[in-house]
Amino acid sequence: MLKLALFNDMTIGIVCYPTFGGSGVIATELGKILASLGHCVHFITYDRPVRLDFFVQNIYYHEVMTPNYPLFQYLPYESALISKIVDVAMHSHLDLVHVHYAIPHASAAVFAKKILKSYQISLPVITTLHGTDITLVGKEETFKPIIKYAIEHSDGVTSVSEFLKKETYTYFEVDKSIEVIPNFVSLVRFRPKPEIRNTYRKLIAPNDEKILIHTSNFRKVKRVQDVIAVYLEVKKQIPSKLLLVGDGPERTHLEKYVRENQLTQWVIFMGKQEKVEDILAISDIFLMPSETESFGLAALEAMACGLPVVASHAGGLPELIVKGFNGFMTEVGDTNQMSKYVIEILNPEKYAYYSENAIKTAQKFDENLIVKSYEKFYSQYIKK
Ligand code: GMT
Repeated sequence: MLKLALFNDMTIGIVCYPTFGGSGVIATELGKILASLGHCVHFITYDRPVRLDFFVQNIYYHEVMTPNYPLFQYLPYESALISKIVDVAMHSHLDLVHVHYAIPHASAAVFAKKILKSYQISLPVITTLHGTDITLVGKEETFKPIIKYAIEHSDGVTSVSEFLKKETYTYFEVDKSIEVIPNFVSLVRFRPKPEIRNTYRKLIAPNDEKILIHTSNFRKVKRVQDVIAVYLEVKKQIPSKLLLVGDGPERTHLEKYVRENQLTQWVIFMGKQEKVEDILAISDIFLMPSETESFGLAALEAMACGLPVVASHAGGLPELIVKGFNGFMTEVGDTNQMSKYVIEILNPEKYAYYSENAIKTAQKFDENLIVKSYEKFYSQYIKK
């Protein structure tokens, strides 16, 4: 699709994690849209980003390789990344580099900027804070000085929610303006899909059971055990199934629990999935009981597919979920109340109201709107 660019074409380096995690997804989708607007985008990461799954004009991918050597107990990834940023900036003439997730990307870019300066090359650094880089990993004393320094020495800093901005000021005491640019979603990819629903729903729910769904990287912070607890309460009253999409450290013991309690017929672990939008399209309600969540991209994607959300009142989730409108929130760990809210939403007389409101909310985070905020933000730092 041809779109009209509002800004002069830029050459942008994007440094991110290439995995299924939210920061990598946002970075990759951002790069793809910027390329479709006529900008030139260079991804710099250790593997092909998972969402960079087809050929796109104006997109280049530079793999960061960390050579091994018997002396290294740990591979010096950050050094390799710094050198790669310098190389790409010099030879591809980057107008700026945009790094996603503070560790180690922000400090690497700030270091690369210094090296480039010695060659009289200017490289503005934009850092986007995503979540656990501030709320969990970032709070490790080991990383605090380097994160604070990298934030203060980035040219521009954005965070994905007001909550995360406040956390950054509170914990790192940085003297830096931070602009909030929220997560975004493709309303073309994530939407209600009656054609998929009519065909595939019966494979999971042959007796028209309700389908509860959770997608994540199965880290402790996601509290996937609460998802199962909520489901077990709901199942006592409503014939239903639970889909668990994704993989990560918590999966093994949860899967063991499900097997040992003879629940495998109802609780289905689907692993990492490429077309999560189709699985959301056959589901009815999304659960996100996280300990903390800076924005909740997975919940936004579910809403765009028409799924109301029941979540914990944590982090930036209240900036997305409006109680009694598109879902509900409870205190972290209150699985009893969460199950009551799920039952309330699944009431056939009320479901359409919550589902339609979920879609309306997602429309405010349309990628075509939010990406313009990034373009505008970049343009302040580019001297042309
Ligand atoms: O921890 C994760 O879920 C992955 C992490 C990441 O940075 O890859 O996700 C964070 O960034 C997403 C994109 O900005 C946000 O939508 C998630 O809420 C955030 N995760 C947490 O804060 C736990």
